[in-house]
Order: sequence, then structure tokens, then C-alpha cells
Amino acid sequence: MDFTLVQKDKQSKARAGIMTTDHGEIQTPIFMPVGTVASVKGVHQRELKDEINPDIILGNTYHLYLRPSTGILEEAGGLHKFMGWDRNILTDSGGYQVYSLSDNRKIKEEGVKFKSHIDGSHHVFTPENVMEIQRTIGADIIMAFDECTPYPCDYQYAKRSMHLTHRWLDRCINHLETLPFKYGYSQSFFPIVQGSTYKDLRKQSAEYIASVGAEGNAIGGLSVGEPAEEMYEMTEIVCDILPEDKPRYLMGVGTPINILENIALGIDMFDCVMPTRNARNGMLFTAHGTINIKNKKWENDFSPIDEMGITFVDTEYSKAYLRHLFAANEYLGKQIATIHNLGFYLWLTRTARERILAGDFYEWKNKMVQQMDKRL
Ligand code: PRF
Repeated sequence: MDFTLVQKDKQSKARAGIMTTDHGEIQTPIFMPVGTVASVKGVHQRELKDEINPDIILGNTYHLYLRPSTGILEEAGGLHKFMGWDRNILTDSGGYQVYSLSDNRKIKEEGVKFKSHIDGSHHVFTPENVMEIQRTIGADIIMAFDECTPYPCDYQYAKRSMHLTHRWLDRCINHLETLPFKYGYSQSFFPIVQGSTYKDLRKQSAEYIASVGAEGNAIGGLSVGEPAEEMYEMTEIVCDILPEDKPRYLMGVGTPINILENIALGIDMFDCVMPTRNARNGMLFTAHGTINIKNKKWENDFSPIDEMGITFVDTEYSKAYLRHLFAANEYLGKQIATIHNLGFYLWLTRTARERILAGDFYEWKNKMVQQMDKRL
């Protein structure tokens, strides 16, 4: 993978860059739609490409390993072929999903024992088998196996957990070296900074992660319930230590405001279920704030869903129509809302990039943060 920094903002630490992998270019900053089970929920791959147009989407090792299973993905020739997506994919390692979804998990030095959320069957993830699984899934970017600490988290636990994540990282790297690429294109490996909300631990973790010299670096353990200011403080500390010439990925973040503030601190990549999940609950993100489309006030509002929106649904359909689809519990309502929200998130990171290149990102960001902090 190649990463070229195209422009650094003068008034903030924002950057515009281009990552290049065997599946094409990724213009940063970027938001990666979440396609947990080889499907970006509610959006057909063709609509995703034509309307939302992301350079990269995300899949989850935990889910794909349980279903359809590594065997099926191998038989298919990897996830790209299986799901009919020829652009970039990143897989998360399961280091977060195993803690948030499965029952009865037990964390030991060796790895994590867990029970499937699907059928209750028992499984073990280790740094080694998670690298093997990610080789077989075949994403362009694969993640280290880590432990994401909860919030709040006491200092001693956070410290022990961070060291475990670091030891697991060494095991991931050692094992990956023995595993060739499976499908004729390369994979880049990103380690993950942990350390909860403790400045000294975050510094220590960032230094350790930077020392392994990976092709890109990620920040985990944030956006788990801490106040936004604490998240920004941690991002800033970590970004100041991570190498400037490698992409930085903030995992599982966040609201549109969180994304802009973190871009200003030097983050290049984001993913979050918020645009897709909230869409299915009738929550729409716009440049002027959020809308609960189920609200009665939209019942006879025949104005477009979002006059400024970039996707066809934004101008083709009215708020009243979308509200009706939700009231009638039609699938189409969730689909339209999902296309709108993903379109908005991609517009947001794309426009951030344009503003960085134009040199007025900072003013634009401050205006947008103020403007979006509203319920319509
Ligand atoms: N680790 C991994 N994936 C993640 C996280 C993490 O800490 C988070 C935390 N926001 C989201 N996704 N592996």
C-alpha cells in the first residue's frame, strides 16, 4: 500500500491524502460504510457504488467467521468475489465485536474464548487464528487483534489490557509473516492503539504501535461512552506520536461532529454503524442537524428529504413520503434513509478533503459543527 500526503491544513492538523492498494485509490479523509456480514445493510452494491461511491467499505471478522464461515469465503475466492465488490475492503479483527456481542467471553493470555451470538456455539480467537481468518477473508486492510476496554475503566485494568494488546500485536506480526497472501493481491496490516482515557497509557501505546512500522495505524478504545472532549484529547495525544506519513484510522467514530473534529486532529479514516443503524430507526443526518422522520411534524411536509443531499433519494422523495414509509413499516423507508445517511457521511468527508485542499477547512469545520448541532 502506498500513502501520499497531498496537503496539510495550516490552521489545524487535518490532512488530505491518497492511499493506493491493489483494489484502487482511497482519497482521505474517508468514511467507510459498515458492511458487517458482507452487506451494507439496506443498500444494494450497485446503489452503493453509483450513489454513495465510497472507495472502501468495512467487514467484520467476527461475523464473517461465524457466518458464512471462512470455508465458504475461501471457496468463493475471498470476500470481494463473494459479495461482488471490486473496490477496497477493510476487516476489523473481532477484537471489539467479541466483547460487544458474544456471551460468556473469557480473556486470557492465549486469546478469547467466546460463545456465538447466533447459535451459542463455543469458539476461540487468538492473534494467530484471527490473522489466518483475515488472510482467508481477503480484505485489503486487516486489523490487529486487540482488547477494547470499556468506559469507564480503572487504571490498573486499562494498563494490563494495553500490555496484553501489545503482546498480541507481536504475535499477530510474527504469525502474519508465515502466511502468504491468498488471492494474488496484497493486504496491509494496521495495529491498534489502546490505553482507555489515560494520557500516559495512550502515549505509551502510541509509541509502541509507532515502533512496529506498520503501513497504517489505528486508534481503538474510544467512542465507547466517554465525553467527546475526552475522546478528542486522546486522539490529539496519539496523533502527535503516530507517524505523519502513514494513514490514521479512528475506529468506530462517530457522529458527523465527531468526524470533523477528529479530522482536524489528524485522523484520515473512520467507520461507524451510526449512519446505517440510525437510518433504520428513522434518524436522518443533514448539514443543518438531525431529523427524526417518524415525527408527526413531517406528515404533510412535501419538501425534498434533503435539498442539499447528493443522492437521488434526497430530491426524488419528500419528507412526508418517507415518514409514511416508516409509519407503514415498509422496507423501502429504511433503504431510502440509509442511502441518504451514507450519502451525507461520504459528502461530509469528501467536502472536508476539498476544504483542506482549498485551504479553508478550519473555518468550514467550525461553521459545520455549529450548524449540525441541532434537531430539526
Ligand atoms: N478495537 C477494534 N475495533 C473497534 C474498536 C476497538 O477498540 C472500536 C472502539 N471504538 C470500534 N471498533 N478492533
